[in-house]
Amino acid sequence: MYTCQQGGHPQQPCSPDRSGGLAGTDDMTRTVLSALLLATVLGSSAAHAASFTVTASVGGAPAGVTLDNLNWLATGGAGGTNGGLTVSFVPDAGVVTGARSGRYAAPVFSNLNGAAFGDTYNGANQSRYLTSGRDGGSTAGAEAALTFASYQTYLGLLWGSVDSYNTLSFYDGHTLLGRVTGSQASLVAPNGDQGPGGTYYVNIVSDTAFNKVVATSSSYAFEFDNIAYDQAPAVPEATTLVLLGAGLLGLAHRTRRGRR
Ligand SMILES: [Ca+2]
Ligand SMILES: [Ca+2]
Repeated sequence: MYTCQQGGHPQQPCSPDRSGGLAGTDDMTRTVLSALLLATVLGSSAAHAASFTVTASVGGAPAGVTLDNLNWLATGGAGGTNGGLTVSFVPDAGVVTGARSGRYAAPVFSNLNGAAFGDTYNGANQSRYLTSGRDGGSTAGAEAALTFASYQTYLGLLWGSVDSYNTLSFYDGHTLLGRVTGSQASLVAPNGDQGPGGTYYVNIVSDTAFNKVVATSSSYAFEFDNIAYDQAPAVPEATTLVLLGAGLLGLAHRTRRGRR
């Protein structure tokens, strides 16, 4: 078994599966490691840069958030909507099961971290999951897009065989807020490990509300399942702050006048 992402970089030799070497890494160790990884990531290339807090562990989604195992989607690239979430694809991204050599491999459950989503087993994901294939490194090409009916500030996902070239882009409408890459989502240098050591449950909290997240990958592949999301906390809108500021100025003005 090999862990290389074939097809995208044929010049790169395949490397032996490292999952065997990580098989002895117990969940406790990885949980401790996860506690050490608390990365605040500044969004880049964005007009309104968002700041993301990314945690990755075997773990799972926190309580009280919306969970979606994505099994309601038909396999293939048609996408669909369940009201709160619309999933759409640009080929060659889509809904798949199992593994296809050189293209995608199922995320792997550990420590029953899929139980809350109905996946009550450890090992390779047997349900439908999403893959975003090769986008050629350009804005055209494979995309798996999650569009939410309302704004969110939290996203969780079971991120399988994390690769450094996997990218999540967060948007407010068409405005890019920032990105989180596989390098920021893994406890170790991401190497596309298709064993239990390469899949993480990644929790991302943004300081800026988003309503669209797009998964891209410059090579095969970005595989994920069991997303979780939560709406924006009640924070004042910018216009509200302006009005509040104006109100305080007016109050200060009246106070000064009252003293005269
Ligand atoms: Ca699923
Ligand atoms: Ca992968």
